[in-house]
Amino acid sequence: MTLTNEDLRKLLEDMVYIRTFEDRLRINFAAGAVPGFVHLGIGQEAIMAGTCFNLQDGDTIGASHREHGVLLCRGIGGDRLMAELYGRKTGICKGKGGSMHAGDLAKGTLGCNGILGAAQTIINGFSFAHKFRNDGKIAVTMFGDGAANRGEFHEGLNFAAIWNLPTVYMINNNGYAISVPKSKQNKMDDLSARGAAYGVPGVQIDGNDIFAVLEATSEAFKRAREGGGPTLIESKTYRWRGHFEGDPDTYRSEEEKEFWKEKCPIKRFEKYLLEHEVMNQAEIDDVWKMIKDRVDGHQKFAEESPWPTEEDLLSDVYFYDEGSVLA
Ligand SMILES: Cc1ncc(C[n+]2csc(CCOP(=O)(O)OP(=O)(O)O)c2C)c(N)n1
Ligand SMILES: [Mg+2]
Repeated sequence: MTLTNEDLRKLLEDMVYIRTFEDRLRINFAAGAVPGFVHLGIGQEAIMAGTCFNLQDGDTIGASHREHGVLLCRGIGGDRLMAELYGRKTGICKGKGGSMHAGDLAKGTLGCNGILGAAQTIINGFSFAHKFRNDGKIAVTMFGDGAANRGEFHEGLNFAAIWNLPTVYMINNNGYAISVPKSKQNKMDDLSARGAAYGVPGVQIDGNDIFAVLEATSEAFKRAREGGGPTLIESKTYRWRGHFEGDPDTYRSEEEKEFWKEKCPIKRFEKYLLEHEVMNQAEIDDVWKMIKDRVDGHQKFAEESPWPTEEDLLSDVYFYDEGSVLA
């Protein structure tokens, strides 16, 4: 695929946006401003930005608990996402979804599912609808190496294969499922090889290389749009933070963390931009400053937003009512 300088700048902006947004969450969670659980995607920005770059309006993506970045790149709005994470009424799900369930169907982004693996079957309902309507759109599901060991992943991939659905399965392999290293999860090194068991092309890529992500998703999305069926993409990456904020993270060595920080997807991309004279250092610095101001605005919006009221507890939910016909 060919990329203009404008495309490259947008990709940098998106990655810096994810990093800055997530880092702000880290700080504010520690300060007690963010309720519930938060799993940060710092270190995995290239996969999210690169994938969303190749999505079109009308496509569907169901990502997981570590992918706020997908929501940002799909344009659901940082104000409304931050407010959601703060549990405020102005949030994208009126403060009722939180980090784990934030999503916006109008923007083709499903909320994450609290049951690992469940989304890998549900996503086929969306791709089936795209196929049925013949709208040329696709559905993508993004999940971790741990989720790839759930039965639903295998059922979902097989279902997508036999129905030739435009579903793209993306494993973000960060080497751990909470504290369990991949070596204790699987005997195989290459999870993308599992595609062959279902007659689906599989590809393993360096998920910290934005160009590898762009190339793999561009090819897989094209195949899906053209009726060629699903693809399995495994992106090797690493999460810089613990499994969730507050995780003591004693199961990973400092050397290992440092090793992966050296492979920072943003640093690598900036190096490319400088070496190829797409941007100079001052322009890159301006991107970081611009994004910081943007995220400052999201935080202010969230902090100044009202909390849901007691009446809000009973809206948008199904509940048992003794007087109803269901009783
Ligand atoms: C069926 C099920 N089992 C266990 C959990 C608890 N749980 C939440 S996240 C997680 C690990 C997920 O690891 P992975 O899929 O690799 O994603 P990562 O957190 O590394 O991004 C587990 C075991 C769950 N949510 N659902
Ligand atoms: Mg993992």
